[in-house]
Amino acid sequence: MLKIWGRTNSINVQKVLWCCGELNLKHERIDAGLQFGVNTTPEYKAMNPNALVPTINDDGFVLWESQAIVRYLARKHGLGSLCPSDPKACADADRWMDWNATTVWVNLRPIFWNLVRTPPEKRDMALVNDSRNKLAASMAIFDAHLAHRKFVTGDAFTMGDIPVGTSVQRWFNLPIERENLQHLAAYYQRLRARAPFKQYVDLPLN
Ligand SMILES: N[C@@H](CCC(=O)N[C@@H](CS)C(=O)NCC(=O)O)C(=O)O
Repeated sequence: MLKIWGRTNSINVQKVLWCCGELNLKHERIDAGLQFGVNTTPEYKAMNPNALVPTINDDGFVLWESQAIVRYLARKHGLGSLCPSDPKACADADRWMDWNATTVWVNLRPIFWNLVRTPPEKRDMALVNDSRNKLAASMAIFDAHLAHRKFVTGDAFTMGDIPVGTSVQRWFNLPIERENLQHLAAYYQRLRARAPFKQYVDLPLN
């Protein structure tokens, strides 16, 4: 059976669990990271030298990097649905996955770490405010993209929605100022109608 190492409150682990839920994939999850340890053991580092979660083992095939894992599982079990078979639609999904990792996450991460994982007296609020403004600019771009489509690549949910969907959940749940982005709000509600998103992603932040 597919094995997944990673704690359930990690945004990167959540991408993989959500993907498994969309594909109805049975899996065994092993707690790892932060208070659970495991990820710094020599055995774990032999699988993933970065000592980060998630890592999977699929019948002996070991893979790390959450978005590579989502792409792998979607291509293996959801070709033509979660992973679009049309090269252009697939590239469109890839584009928004990469955009989330390279543009959204760099600003979301400092906000999350300061406001959720750092005691108030140690927070870098100047960094939080600057990152929030940059994140808001990205969310406005995505809001405009959603004006004419239900999901990232069109009317169908694809793997392209998974990484950015986890970021949208943080945008709506972090204690920050939020501009009124109506298409983004409607998108969040569409994601909330999906059982695996509710189960694995739309949880209190901790
Ligand atoms: N680019 C990697 C980043 C993985 C990553 O940063 N994982 C974090 C959790 S979100 C981690 O393992 N932190 C150390 C820990 O939990 O102990 C991916 O997308 O898989």
